[in-house]
Amino acid sequence: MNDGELDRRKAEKKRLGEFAASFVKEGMTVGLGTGSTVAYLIEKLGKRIREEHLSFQTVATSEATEAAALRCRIPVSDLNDISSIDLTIDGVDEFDPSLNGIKGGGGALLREKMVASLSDYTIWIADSAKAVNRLGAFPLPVEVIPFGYKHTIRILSQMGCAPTCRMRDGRIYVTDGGHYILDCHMRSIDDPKALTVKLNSLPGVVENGLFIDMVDEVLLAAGNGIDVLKKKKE
Ligand code: A5P
Repeated sequence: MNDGELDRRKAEKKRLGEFAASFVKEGMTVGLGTGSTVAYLIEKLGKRIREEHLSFQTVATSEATEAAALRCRIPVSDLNDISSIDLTIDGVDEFDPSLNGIKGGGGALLREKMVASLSDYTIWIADSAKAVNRLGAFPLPVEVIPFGYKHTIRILSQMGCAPTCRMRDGRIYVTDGGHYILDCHMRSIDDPKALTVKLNSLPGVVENGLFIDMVDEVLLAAGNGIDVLKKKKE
């Protein structure tokens, strides 16, 4: 990606994050996603608390998001202490025309999926690079327990998933839950619904980054505006 493209993507993320902050209303419980687009949402929500005295509570989908929210003086509750989530706003790595997606590029897929599944309404904020016709160009993150992970790698390889263990600074990357992430380089996923069931049935797999029928609305940056894509009810 050249500098111009980087600047454009950054501007899109900022526009999306700030726009999405307007969806938060007084008294709501809000699930805060993870990633660079959500970072702008968090900043804007902090501003709304300071300037409008807006009051709401949140749950965070990662330690990083919790820290960022607290820095902006946004209250963060333990998921165990809240009974329902009105709205979750999160980023996404790729989504297809059915609004199914891949998440977990930032390593937070497990908490992100739990929070989304508990939410009354979920919105993804997506820069223009995230819309695809078919999922899979973005490597699918699969979260696994460290115990015997080399065997899990072997089994995923035999399934044709082409996994690589995610590294950071020369060490194996460890998630907030103490797990490893195997990024599966499949290039194209024929049947995401079948694959998510298959992956989650493997012993040692904790969760995978396919989010099927989990979002209600996608805010997609398009030109200088934002397209609102709503999930079709079946
Ligand atoms: C975090 O684990 C991911 O699911 C993020 O939501 C996703 O990677 C999008 O991140 P950006 O907003 O940084 O592109």
